Amino acid sequence: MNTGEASQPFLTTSDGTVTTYGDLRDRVARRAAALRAAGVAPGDRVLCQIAKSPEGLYLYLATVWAGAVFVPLNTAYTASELEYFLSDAAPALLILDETTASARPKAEAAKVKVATSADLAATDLPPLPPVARKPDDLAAILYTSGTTGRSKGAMLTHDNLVSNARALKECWRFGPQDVLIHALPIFHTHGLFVATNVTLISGAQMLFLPAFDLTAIANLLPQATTIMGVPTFYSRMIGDPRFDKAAFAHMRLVISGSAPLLADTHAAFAEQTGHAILERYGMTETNMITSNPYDGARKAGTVGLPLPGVQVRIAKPDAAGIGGIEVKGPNVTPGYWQNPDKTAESFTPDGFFITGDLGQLDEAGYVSIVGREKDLVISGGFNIYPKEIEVQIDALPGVNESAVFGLPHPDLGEVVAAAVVLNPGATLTEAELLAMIAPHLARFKHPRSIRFLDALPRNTMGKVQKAELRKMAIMAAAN
Ligand code: MLC
Ligand code: AMP
Repeated sequence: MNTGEASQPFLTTSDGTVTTYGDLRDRVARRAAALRAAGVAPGDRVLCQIAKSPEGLYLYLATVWAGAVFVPLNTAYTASELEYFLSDAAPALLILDETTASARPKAEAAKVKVATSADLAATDLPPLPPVARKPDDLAAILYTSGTTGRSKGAMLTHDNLVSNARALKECWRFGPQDVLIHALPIFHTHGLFVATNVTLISGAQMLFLPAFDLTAIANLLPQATTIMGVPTFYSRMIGDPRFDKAAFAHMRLVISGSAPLLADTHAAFAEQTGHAILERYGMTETNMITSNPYDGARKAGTVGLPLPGVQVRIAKPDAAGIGGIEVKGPNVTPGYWQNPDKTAESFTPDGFFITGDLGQLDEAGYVSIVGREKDLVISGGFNIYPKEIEVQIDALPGVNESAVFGLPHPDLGEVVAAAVVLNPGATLTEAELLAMIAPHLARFKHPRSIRFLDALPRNTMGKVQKAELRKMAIMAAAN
């Protein structure tokens, strides 16, 4: 992938420290040498669980430079969640930092070698020349939770990532003049691939924040040309006088994705800032699929048109044209790591990936997402699979069964809620339940509300009616 000139800035942190493209190449090649010295060979998996920092990006690129496979992990994952990734990915190395150091004993118990990001940065070895890789070789594995409660590793090839970065650069007109505000985490597709790879391939630069911070963003807007975020970023700006038309005068493009952007948010944001948010749609397994156009109508409530080279179709449309969204193209994963059954289930016989989202097309070919076939909650852009939480709750003493579902939330879009049926005579309280699941589930997956019921509502087929539970919880909250 061609990137910027050596003297051009690639990234500036909040304290004003600049990494140029020249610095970046040097650091990446040196970290690659450090990884090699730590025993990482081409094709090996490198797990990385460190706080957001430029070092995280150097290690991503160094892993790929060394011909290995980068596996980023959410820093919110607990040691027990990490245990599963260690055994499934069988990595040659786990990289931790001071914020995640408590995971070391789990890795040692699993006989996985550990290095800290500081040690790798301090290793003084000559730069490693880049290891040649083929387009179909793996560059990364990103874990996404699943409907069975077990995470699956979506394999992403070099071609998956490069083809998508090229398509997005073209679609969004990125170039060396662009300055992107980067306030997303870097363990997901959005912050790691969409934001970073598009910047790199365009020779553009990033203003790199450790986390989302409204004040920091307000201060950076005059130096920036573009921002990428989840809808919560933009709904939090609405009504805040710092985000007015004057503040956005220097910006050319505001992009949203990872969760539904309400048409009301689109309208209120446009009214306040003068910018029509460009909404796009993607998935860990497919990278980006569709985008509203740069020129032409950005239709609120739609996720736009298929990207160049990407085919989208609606399977088995009903009378209203609504059906399952299926995707094919160079952006789509070859499958799940060590999981041929799940891979086979996820593709149609003619090679389309089944997204699990329900959509329809308008007369101009714009895609709207109208629902989900998969049981999924999207909270502040984080995907949470109810099954993973139900498995933990059901295993607690005194619990007969549980159902986890999403409730509408003004800030995060949705939050997790649970309905729990106890065994006769059991006395488990909400606080006890939360304390018992805490060691097993990252904080953002914890139910924000729990209701104890005598029985779960079921349809005639015996299937739990989560829509009914949602209605009951909304009514209870209103009373
Ligand atoms: C934080 N918390 C959340 C949460 N984020 N709870 C539920 N859902 C979330 N998304 C909890 C924390 O555990 C903590 O709990 C409390 O909220 C405050 O934490 P914080 O870090 O200060 O939160 P905040 O700054 O408000 O974070 C909200 C956010 C963040 C929206 C800025 O969640 C975020 O950056 N989301 C982006 C996710 C993302 O990148 N998704 C892309 C996936 S890729 P407590 O109680 O302990 O205080 C993908 C494909 C595609 O989907 O198409 O892009
Ligand atoms: P993930 O599995 O974490 O990569 O999340 C992918 C899912 O996020 C998709 O299957 C969609 O359900 C959802 N998603 C991503 N972008 C959008 C969007 N713009 N609007 C609605 N849902 C979205």
